[in-house]
Amino acid sequence: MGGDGAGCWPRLVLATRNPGKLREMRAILADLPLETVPVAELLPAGPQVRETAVSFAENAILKAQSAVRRLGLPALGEDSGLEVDALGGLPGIHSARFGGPGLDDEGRYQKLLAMLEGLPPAARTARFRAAVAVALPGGAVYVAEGRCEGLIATAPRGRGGFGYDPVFLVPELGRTFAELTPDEKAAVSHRGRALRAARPLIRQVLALGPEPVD
Ligand code: ITT
Repeated sequence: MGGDGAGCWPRLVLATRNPGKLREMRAILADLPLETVPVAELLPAGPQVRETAVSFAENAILKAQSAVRRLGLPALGEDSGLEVDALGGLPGIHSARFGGPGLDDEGRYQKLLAMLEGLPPAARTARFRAAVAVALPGGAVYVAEGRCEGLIATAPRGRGGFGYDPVFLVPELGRTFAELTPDEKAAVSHRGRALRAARPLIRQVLALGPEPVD
């Protein structure tokens, strides 16, 4: 991937095995002169990175550095999750496994809705957070973060996105993440914000040159 210049552009490994995250990350980085390579293409049977850290940033670093160690290429790791205020910030860094291994995305957001049943809108505040880490073979690592404030809806809406998107309402838009187009979601999402914050450092460490001025 990466457009006409793919093959001669610097490669950046995207150290995620979540197809929804991968799709969004590639779209958000698509206009940079680099070739994004999903880690699963280079390490199809690789073990899951053990997310042992206690913050999004540290987990993102673990993912990026694990890919660099195994591949010897610059890598970008991303850790994200949904913090629900009424649940003291849960599921947070445990978002992917919330409710146990038997649940799929729908099972996880249904569990969340059940836990919040009866709570009025004002008490349903939540935010998505994302940290991205760019790690280099020489050992350097850089982190950028993004967040998106919202409310947990009372029922799922929309068919786009992945994960908790059908129950995450963006108040200013009056729509859930799952009701937004990919571009609309990227413009306001935690992942879009974190990756846009990371662009200058990605340009710098991969020697892509500065952002063009319109
Ligand atoms: P990798 O570690 O391979 O990147 P993962 O899915 O395990 O994949 P995380 O540990 O960062 O990634 O878990 C993030 C979870 O948070 C994800 O599985 C979703 O359940 C949820 N999540 C994160 N961003 C989301 C988004 O934009 N929309 C909906 N749910 C999201």
